[in-house]
Amino acid sequence: RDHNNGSRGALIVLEGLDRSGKSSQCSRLLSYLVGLGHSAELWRFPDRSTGVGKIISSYLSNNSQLDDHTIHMLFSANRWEKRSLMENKLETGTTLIVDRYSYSGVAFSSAKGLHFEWCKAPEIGLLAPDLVVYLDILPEKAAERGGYGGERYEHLEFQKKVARCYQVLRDSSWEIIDACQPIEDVEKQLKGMVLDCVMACQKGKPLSNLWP
Ligand code: 2DT
Ligand code: MG
Repeated sequence: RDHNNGSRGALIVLEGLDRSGKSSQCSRLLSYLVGLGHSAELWRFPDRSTGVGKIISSYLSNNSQLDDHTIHMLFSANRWEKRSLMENKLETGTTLIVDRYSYSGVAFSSAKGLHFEWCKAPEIGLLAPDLVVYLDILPEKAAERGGYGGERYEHLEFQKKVARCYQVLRDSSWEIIDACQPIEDVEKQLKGMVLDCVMACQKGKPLSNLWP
C-alpha cells in the first residue's frame, strides 16, 4: 500500500538529552510508518557521512579541537548541505524522522556560553519541522541509564546546562513526552503524535522555514 497520493511527507524531529531514548524511538517510528505503507526515512544530525560530518565526528570524539563558534557553524553547514535533498524527499511524499536538528545545535552551543540569538541565526531558512517531540528526562536519570560513550558533551554537568538551554528554546508547539516511562509507553504516545502529523501534511499543511 502507498498512502502517498501525490501529497507531501512530514518533517518530524526528535530532540532530547543524550540517553533520552531518541535513537531507539526513531527506529521504532520508522518501522511503524513503513509498516503502515508510508514512504519514510530515518535521518540524523550530525550526518557524519559527509565531508563536514567527518570534521564534526573527529571533533566529537576529541580527536581534534575547534573554536566553539567554528564548530557551531559546521553543525549548521551539515544541515544546510542536506537541505535540498530534504525538501525534495518531503515534496515527493517521503516522511523524514530526524534524530536531532537545529534545536540540538542551539541547545548544545548556548550551553557552552555562546549567545542564544547568535546560535539561532545560521539556522534561518532551513526547513521548519512539522513536529518537534522532546523526550524529557532529568539529566541525572539519563546518566543513570549508563552508556555515555567517551564523546565530548557526554558528561552530567554539561548535560544539565543543555537541559536548561532546551527549556529556553522550547515553545508551545513542541510535544513533550516523559522519557522516564517504559519504552513501550513512550512509543505509543509518539506514534499517535506522528500519525496525526503525517495526516495533516497529507492534507496539505504547507512546508515552512525556520524560525517560524
Ligand atoms: P549524537 O550523539 O546524536 O550523534 O550527537 N550536537 C548535535 C551539537 O552540538 N550541535 C548540533 O547541531 C547537533 C545536531 C549533540 C552528537 C552530539 O552533537 C551535539 C550530541
Ligand atoms: Mg551521543
